[in-house]
Amino acid sequence: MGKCPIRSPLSSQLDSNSPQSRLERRSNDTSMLTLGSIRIEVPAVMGILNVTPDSFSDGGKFAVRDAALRQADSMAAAGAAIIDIGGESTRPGAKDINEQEELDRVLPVVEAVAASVAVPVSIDTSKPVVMRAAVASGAAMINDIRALQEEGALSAVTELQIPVCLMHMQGLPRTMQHSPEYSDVVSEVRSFLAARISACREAGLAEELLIVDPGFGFGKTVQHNVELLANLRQLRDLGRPVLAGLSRKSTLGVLTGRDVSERLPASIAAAVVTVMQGADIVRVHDVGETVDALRVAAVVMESDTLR
Ligand code: 9MG
Repeated sequence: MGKCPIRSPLSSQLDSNSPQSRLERRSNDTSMLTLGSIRIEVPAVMGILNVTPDSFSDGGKFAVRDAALRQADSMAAAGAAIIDIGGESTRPGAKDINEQEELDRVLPVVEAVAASVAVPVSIDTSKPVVMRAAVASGAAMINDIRALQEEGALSAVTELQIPVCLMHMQGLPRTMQHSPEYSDVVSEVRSFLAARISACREAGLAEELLIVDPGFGFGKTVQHNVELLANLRQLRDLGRPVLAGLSRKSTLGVLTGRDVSERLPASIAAAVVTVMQGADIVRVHDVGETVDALRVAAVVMESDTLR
């Protein structure tokens, strides 16, 4: 299965007793994460593949499918461990789309990517109908920004028994940034995720299949996002892998004064910080650049072997 090659690429050039070689041997034991049929090295990179009308120029459904497939191929070649395919825009203010529209957008792409790219496909959806159809078309995981709270979603995933990412969001995409409020954002996000883990367990969904995500930017101010980032490690004691996504988000725009098209350096820095704060998986647009940055971070995180 797909994996993110975070290990140092230097091993073949090193003398076998050098500190770097010892580091490399230690790195060969890099933690593996097993989530049902998905087995990946962590930290891992999840590549974002949006199939929304603004993501590919609309040359018809086959042209969109082929362009999406090329993007998936290049993300896999760049080291993505998972490819996350979504047809619903989740940007602040985004309108809901109906089931049929979402199915029409994502299914041809899920089918094509799952059939020809050797990296597991995740379906980014909250709709049980889309979850079932995407899994029947080859998706190996579900990414749900609504944490299986839509009617029928929890029972669908309990039947499917496949890995699922449970994300925290305050409000809904259309209104979530109007006036987010918390008395303690870290403990409220943590309690919400703990409650969703319990709900999944009670429904009969295997706990080993769950991933948790604080939902950066989903009903949170810049200050809330910074507080969550600074305390991300607290989510680790939920006992499940942590996924985090800050790539190109508006918080990075506020922190740097950069437009979305200029947020690559800030996105890479955010990915490195989230991993150093305990994230196992980072959800990003720019896979190759993030994989390189995480290679450097992985070496630093293993540096006790050099002493
Ligand atoms: C769909 N989507 C957009 N941002 C996201 C994030 O931060 N996490 C997850 N799991 N999904 C996201």
